[in-house]
Amino acid sequence: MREKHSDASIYQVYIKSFKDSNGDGIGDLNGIRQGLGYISKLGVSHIWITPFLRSPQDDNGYDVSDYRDIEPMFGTMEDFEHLIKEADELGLSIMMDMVFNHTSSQHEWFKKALAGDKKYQDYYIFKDPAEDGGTPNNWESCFGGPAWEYVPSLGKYYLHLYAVSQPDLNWENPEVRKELYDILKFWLEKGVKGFRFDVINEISKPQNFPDAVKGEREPFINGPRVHEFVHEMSKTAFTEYPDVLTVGELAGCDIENLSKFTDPLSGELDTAFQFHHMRADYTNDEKWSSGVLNHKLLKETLFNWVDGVQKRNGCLSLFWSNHDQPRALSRFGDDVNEPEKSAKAVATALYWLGGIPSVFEGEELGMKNAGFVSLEQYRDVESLNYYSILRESGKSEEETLAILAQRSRDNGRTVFPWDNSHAHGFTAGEPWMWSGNSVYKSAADEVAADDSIFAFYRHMLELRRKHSASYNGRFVPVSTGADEVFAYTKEGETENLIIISNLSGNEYCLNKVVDIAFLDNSKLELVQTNDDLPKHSLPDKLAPWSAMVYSIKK
Ligand code: TEU
Ligand code: CA
Repeated sequence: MREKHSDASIYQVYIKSFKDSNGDGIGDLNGIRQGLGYISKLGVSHIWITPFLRSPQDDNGYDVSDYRDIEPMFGTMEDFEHLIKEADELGLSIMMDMVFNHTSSQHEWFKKALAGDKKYQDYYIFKDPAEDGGTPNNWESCFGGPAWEYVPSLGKYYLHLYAVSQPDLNWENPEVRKELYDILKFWLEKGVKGFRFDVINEISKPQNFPDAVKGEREPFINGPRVHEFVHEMSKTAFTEYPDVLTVGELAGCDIENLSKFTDPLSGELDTAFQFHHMRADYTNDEKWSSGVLNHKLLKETLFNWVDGVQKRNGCLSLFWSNHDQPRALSRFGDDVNEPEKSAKAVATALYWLGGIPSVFEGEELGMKNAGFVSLEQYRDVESLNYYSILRESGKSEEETLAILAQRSRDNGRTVFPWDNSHAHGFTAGEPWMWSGNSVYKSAADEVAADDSIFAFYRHMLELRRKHSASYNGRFVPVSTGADEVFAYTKEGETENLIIISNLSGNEYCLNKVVDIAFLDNSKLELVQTNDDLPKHSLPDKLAPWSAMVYSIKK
């Protein structure tokens, strides 16, 4: 059984959109300080704040130009020190988002590299053109187009797996690694208690830089030295800080590698995100086209991951949404007819699976997709790039905007609704991005009501901590006759939990749709529901969007 952080839970703050304290329309560190009381009510243990270090903001802070300085639009070092202290007083640990796969092209290191300094050229990945003068290989940027940019003054290309202004660092260079570990120590000394590592499984590139093969995983995913590097980072930076919580963002990872990254015996990371369940509404595995949710795929993917990681002694971090994803309620629930009940059902289906839950700001308020209808409303570099790519590929304006409305990362980045005043109480000025249709209810309304989505999340997090089977029990899927019905048990030491959640507007006869013949009905006790259900027995009917957790004492 895993002890460290086993009952931890994370609240993700997208700093730009959470709370603006000075009226410039951009969320900031002092805004987060004002929101600490609210976050503390929810009952999480850690707050992951998206990047607030010095950055030209081409990718909203995921392009860092100085890892030891605060971006002025977000505040000062003093503000951050106050934030750590005030969070600590509330029992909340601050986690930083560390972007170590790449820097901003405005970083001192990259500027020196471009100016011809050989030492700093070796901090990045510069390559000669191919024989025909083209790119060194066929790798593509995650934001569209080739992953290589030509620098005429050097006669070389540099690698950028993300935007052109996000050059990849060369982790093969021990000096680069030392710089990065020193940066971690700098922030640890300030009292930071956790880190989320951006695309950390992409840091090791095969040194022969082979072409990517269509249909196969890209060569830079889980590259040859990735486990060695992450282990070294963890040993170097965290040995003296054993309480730190580390979360890896593992893009395109597989079960074996995620388990290895998070097996305590590997000494690499505490937990990690995988993204495969985020593809269950893609068409032909393609993000930039319209699609409908495939419940069968969603459930199989999630259950396979939980089961596979558990068998390999890894630790999965569970999430339905983050700043790169559309809103969970719009995607997995019914934001039109049953926002309240479906938001709770969606939460129940996931967060009892085990691992470490990560709740994205606004998810606990039933926030929805933005419903933007014109290009001017978008801000995200990926969305803007793909607008051009889709239009150039021949798609109509209407079709392109419909795809963006479903897929854009800006859906998750609209401003947080604090109350019902100007700009939802987010700012006294003009918000950097308007909220469109994203608001369901404000935080003030949700906190005041006993049966709100917020109250349900708070209660759920508390119950999870009380019922340890939720995080360290054994996950066993329960078979169902409908793909939309999620059912599983968690087998603990003193009790088993059974979780059933209907992710649809259909009504079912419970014992016909869920295989519950194995249950000892005499010992059932209701733990949590979004419905009106008997306390000591399962209901006969599984109503639309009904969700329940029952305990069976051993
Ligand atoms: O995301 C990396 C990543 O692989 C994705 O989630 C990516 O944003 C998505 O697939 C695009 O469709 C991380 C950050 O979370 C993201 O915000 C950054 O833009 C990206 O790294 C680059 O730092
Ligand atoms: Ca501000």
